[in-house]
Amino acid sequence: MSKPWDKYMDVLPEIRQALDQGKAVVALESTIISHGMPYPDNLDCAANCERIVRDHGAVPATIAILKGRVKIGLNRGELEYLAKAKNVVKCSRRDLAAVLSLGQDGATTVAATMILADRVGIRFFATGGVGGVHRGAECSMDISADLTELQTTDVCVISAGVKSILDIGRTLEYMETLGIPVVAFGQNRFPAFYTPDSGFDAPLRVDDAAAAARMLKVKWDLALHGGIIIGNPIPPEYAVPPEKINGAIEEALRRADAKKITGKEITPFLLDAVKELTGGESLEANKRLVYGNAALAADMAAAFAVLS
Ligand code: PSU
Ligand code: MN
Repeated sequence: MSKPWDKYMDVLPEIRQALDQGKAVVALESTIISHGMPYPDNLDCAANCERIVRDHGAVPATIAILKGRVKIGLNRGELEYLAKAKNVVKCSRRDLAAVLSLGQDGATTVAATMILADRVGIRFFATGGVGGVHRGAECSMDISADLTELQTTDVCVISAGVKSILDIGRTLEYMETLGIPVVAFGQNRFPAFYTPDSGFDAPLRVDDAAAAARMLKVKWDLALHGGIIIGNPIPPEYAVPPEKINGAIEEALRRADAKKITGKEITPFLLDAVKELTGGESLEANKRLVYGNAALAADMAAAFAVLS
């Protein structure tokens, strides 16, 4: 049965086939490629993620918008184009219809990637960090649309937690309000991206992929729509020392404040400033944690495929 959105989408045949056969598929986002890392690290990271997903028995589906077409899966040339392109629109829920109707290139955030994954039936999605409640949000009202998407769209997001460029405590509170299960993997603490410990306990914990898959099965069988956020800690050997990363984040926030950066520009600005302030260290950590998330997402998708 064709759906109204099919006409806007190009799904790679391998992905279409895997979905039709109920096999494990893992979505990967594209804002991390265009706005999260510099070239050529972004290309390297994206290609490695796809390989790792395959090594763990799932089919990777990197999602982006190219010339007004939704791409569910990118070939090598398209991935390279996206990694080098300059005028790619950072595309969240509110931007999708505009970018598609105007025929533009768009890199999808966690929120937009969830939406497009959901439309084709992909239920697992690996990324680096999820957006959240920004520091000072009690005045700016800057809360990422990633959170409201997790409230309603049936996709499990595997991340390394949220960066402390955000207000992690308020992000956790807001996810409780929205009814989003927040699950730490293999530990009690919710991770903070570059470091395994945010200082906050996660409300829930699982210790293996099968347990996460069972939780999602129950949630969705009960028509409790929305996602789950899995916080998968960065492997300790790749973590950035907290003093180092926290100093960089404080300085990045001061720079953003001085330059009056707001809205959709703030997250990419902070990521770029932190990268500069830590030298290569934060970038290497960033890649390593994404690889861990790609592997775990594939394991979860495979465990879920067995249940359904
Ligand atoms: N956090 C990170 N790295 C990222 C992002 C967030 O540590 O690359 C990206 C993701 O694509 C996320 C988006 O969905 O930024 C959130 O942007 P905003 O805060 O404007 O909603
Ligand atoms: Mn925002």
